Amino acid sequence: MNIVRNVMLALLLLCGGAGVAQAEDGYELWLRYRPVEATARASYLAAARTLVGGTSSPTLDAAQGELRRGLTGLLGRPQATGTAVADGALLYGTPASSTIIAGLKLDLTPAGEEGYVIRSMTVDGHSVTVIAANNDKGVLYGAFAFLRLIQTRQDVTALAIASAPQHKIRILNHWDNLDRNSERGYAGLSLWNWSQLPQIDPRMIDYARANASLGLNATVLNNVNADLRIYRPEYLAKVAALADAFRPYGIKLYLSILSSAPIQVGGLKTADPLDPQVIAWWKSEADRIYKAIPDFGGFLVKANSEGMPGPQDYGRTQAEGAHVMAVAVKPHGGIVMWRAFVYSPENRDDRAKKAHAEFVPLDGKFDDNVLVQIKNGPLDFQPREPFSPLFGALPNTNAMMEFQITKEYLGFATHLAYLGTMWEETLKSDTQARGPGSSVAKIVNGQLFNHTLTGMAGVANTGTAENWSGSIFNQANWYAFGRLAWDPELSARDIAEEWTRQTFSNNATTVRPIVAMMMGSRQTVVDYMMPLGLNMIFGNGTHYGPGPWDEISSRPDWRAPYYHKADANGLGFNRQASGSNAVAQYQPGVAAQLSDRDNLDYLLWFNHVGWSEQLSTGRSLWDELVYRYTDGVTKVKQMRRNWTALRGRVDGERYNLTAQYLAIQEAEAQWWRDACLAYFQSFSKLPYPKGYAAPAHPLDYYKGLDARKNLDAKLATGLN
Ligand code: GCW
Repeated sequence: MNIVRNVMLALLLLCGGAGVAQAEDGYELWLRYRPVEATARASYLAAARTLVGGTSSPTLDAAQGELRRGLTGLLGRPQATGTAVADGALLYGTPASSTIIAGLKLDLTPAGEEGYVIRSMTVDGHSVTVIAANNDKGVLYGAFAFLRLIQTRQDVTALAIASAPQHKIRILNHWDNLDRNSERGYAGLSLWNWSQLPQIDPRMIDYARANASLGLNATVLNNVNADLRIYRPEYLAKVAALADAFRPYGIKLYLSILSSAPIQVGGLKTADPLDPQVIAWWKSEADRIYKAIPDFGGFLVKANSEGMPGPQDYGRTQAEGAHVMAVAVKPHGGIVMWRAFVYSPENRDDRAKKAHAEFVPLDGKFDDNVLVQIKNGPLDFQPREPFSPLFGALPNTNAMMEFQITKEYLGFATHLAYLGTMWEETLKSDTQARGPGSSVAKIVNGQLFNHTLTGMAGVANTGTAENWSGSIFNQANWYAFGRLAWDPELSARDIAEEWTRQTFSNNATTVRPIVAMMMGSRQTVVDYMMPLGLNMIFGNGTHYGPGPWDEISSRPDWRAPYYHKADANGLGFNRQASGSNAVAQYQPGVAAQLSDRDNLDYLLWFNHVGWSEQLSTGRSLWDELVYRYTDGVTKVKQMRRNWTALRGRVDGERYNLTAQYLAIQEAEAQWWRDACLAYFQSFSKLPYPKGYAAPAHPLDYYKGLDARKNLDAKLATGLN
């Protein structure tokens, strides 16, 4: 497929093809090396006439391969390779792999272990460009970064770039099952074709390229609700084949495992982490896995959470549960990522308090090769959550971030929601753990508490869909996650622009409206789904449509009314001292900010507010709800208009798919608005403010619609 496309592109280039949008299915993601406009080509050609490497290795070959592929597409002629320094040479390598690079005596300290430097230099009187690093992976990342400069039409004549990743582990979590269903996946089947493996589908290489282009260096293949058959020898051989395929791209492979593996895999009678037999079993199991995959990364564990087994089944702590695995993988250089996503159905206290209450007493008790993996918010990937109070509360524990790239709670694949803004909001949040300026980003990158083992995980949105992510704009979330895992200080806007330029065009009249659409999209989803801090008001356990009434949730004790607390007086969850006092889990200064009734983003998350209470906007709570829900729908209409105006400037295939999805999003935003307002009005009993339409149907209509939509959705895509 790609070869045909490249020939087409070459033909296109010969006829100066700028502006003719060829049909695209999105398979190439942001690695679309489309021809640079003739006007700009000369300066790029001058910087990359010949590729001059050194000794080869699988990773350096991958770097050279990508440079060739990229520069051929972008500059329209096959890249020559050479050995000599000449004008326009693009030198790449490490001091160990290239004598020329060694001879330059560059200061590679800023590149660190995995980073790179890119410099425009004069060597022996020749103007050259250098991509150098301390190890091969850094060169690969540098190669992608150099191509990105050209893809986004940056000036490459005076480069002085040094970039190093801010997190050690930059990892995708695939919630993929062995039956190729992905839990909360909306992009077709799981990428891992277990019946084809250990044969490697070329798509696996493109998966590795996409991740390497973002600097992602790790992946967990299987669901945290783990099916332990994956530890059978026949499966491990398939896993090892994937590890071999990903290794040249600097991607280490990890697996989810359960605390009960000593029983289910080892056949023991107990999985008590302090039992000597169990301790021995974990050691031998680790040895067995590392025999099959020498550079296996380690385990990801969900324990005593949503029914998963765990150490508490034996009266042991989460730290003791992690310890037995940590000790087993440590001699092999492995780590354990232990999830803090815990809440217990039987405990009726505030679910948002649970993780902090359980893990803070264990601070300092986890091994130094354990990372406690924490979801961005205290509940569960809602359209807006305050940062988790665990960030800043574990100074003596390695803590890593868990974001959700797949949009379980933001419209699955159909609704357009760019999550870069959400993640930026979380990372920039100030925990005040060590006074003002103690941002979540500084905790996760290890700076605040001097941690060296650091990480950022993203629950993947990938599948066998041609466009990988279920929609074109979902690709931007994979992209943004990768960029922020490399550098949490990057801005969501810059990332959105970068992605748009690589994915669509560098034409300002295309870039501007697309970036504007993306930057407003997540807030728009918040407004038509759960404004003002509302959360978890989905219906029927699908996490897709509105269900503030929610009679038949998949977890009956966690129905929507539990979260929004609507009653005749008002709405919202009182998390103040007079309520669950969850706010006290934050530093006092932060608690005050979050509790402030003028902080409308979290008003109903932390407070129960009267329907007629006047807000800082001058509207009552009820009027504000009507205004927000309606405004959310209006903003989706505007997104559609923006997109329609781009017809002809984006290829038909991707244009049409997005246009279809935006039409669904508009209809469903209206559904959300009408269903939620009809329901909340059954409590407020207040009239709709002047100029705002009451929902077209009575409440029961939306209750019925919810079940019908859910059924259709289930039938259509076989969703979980
Ligand atoms: O978000 C919830 C999902 C579950 C998921 C769980 C978790 C993998 O609804 O599908 O299970 O969180 O994070 O473990």
